[in-house]
Amino acid sequence: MPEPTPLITHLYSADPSAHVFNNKLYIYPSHDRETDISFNDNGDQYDMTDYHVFSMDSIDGPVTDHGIALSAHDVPWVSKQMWAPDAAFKNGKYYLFFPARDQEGIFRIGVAVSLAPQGPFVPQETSLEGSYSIDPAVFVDGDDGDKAYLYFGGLWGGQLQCWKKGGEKENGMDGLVFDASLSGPNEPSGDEVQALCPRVAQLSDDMLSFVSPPRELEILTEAGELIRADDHERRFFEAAWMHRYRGKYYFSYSTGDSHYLVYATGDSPFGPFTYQGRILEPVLGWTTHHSIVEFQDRWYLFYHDCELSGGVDHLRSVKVREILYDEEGKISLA
Ligand code: FUB
Repeated sequence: MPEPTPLITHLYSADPSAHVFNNKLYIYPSHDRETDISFNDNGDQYDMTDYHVFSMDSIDGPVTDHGIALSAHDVPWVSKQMWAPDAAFKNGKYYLFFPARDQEGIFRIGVAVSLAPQGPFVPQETSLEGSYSIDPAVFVDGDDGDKAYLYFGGLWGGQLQCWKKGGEKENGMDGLVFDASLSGPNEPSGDEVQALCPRVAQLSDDMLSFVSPPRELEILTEAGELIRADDHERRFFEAAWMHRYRGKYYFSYSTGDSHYLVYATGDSPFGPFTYQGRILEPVLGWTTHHSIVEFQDRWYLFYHDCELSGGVDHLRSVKVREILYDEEGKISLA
């Protein structure tokens, strides 16, 4: 198949979370912008300040930009870097989940609420109690009484490696303490060392808090062993996404510095998940980030690359490709 062209060309967009609401496809991406911040492994150059929401009536049709849905200026707890968001519908309302650095420079996850899928979204005054790191992906399990789960986490600039056990069990942090000295490319390493796991927490019925502290989501090899820290082609890095296909849960993610989008499957939203393979090979640009959605009886992978900016890592554009499942539920690109 020829390389798809960018869906959005009047601004830079990345990390697309796609959902179908009221028979329309909505995209909730990051809004990349040019800055003069020097590039580093902490991702400081990804200095985004707001979110736009986009919609499409058909996969080949025009993309409508609904304008600014939420801006950093309107969120009291945010200092900078509004990274990859996601959205959900529950109990008649739309919820935008987004990560950003708080006033102390620590990534937290916030929620903003709207009566319309395109927003504007009204943010909560504070971040979700007990939240940390980046890349929230919210999954409402329609086959399980509409229970909602939040998946999140990201290494290096996403700070997941900075959180260590051993503190007081207060503020919903379940004894985790933040070690700023581990910021940047300081993930665990070593042959026998287990990779850091993404996190999952069930959300309360009003979607504004965790039912219980986030827990680790285990990703296993086919042999049933936890993926190792040095296995950079398979270990979780960032860009969590959850979807369901024929009764199975599919957890997909980016492997970061090896630049793959991969997936694992399981029988429960809490895991464990077993690694299955790659969805997308490396794209132009450092990051890779996606969502998977069923729309008008076909399945699609929304992702980004840096073609439109000529390869500038923090100036990305959203694209879409169809995906297929074989008899065993294995994913391939159409
Ligand atoms: O857009 C900023 C960050 O880049 C995201 O949070 C990561 O997933 C990566 O795509």
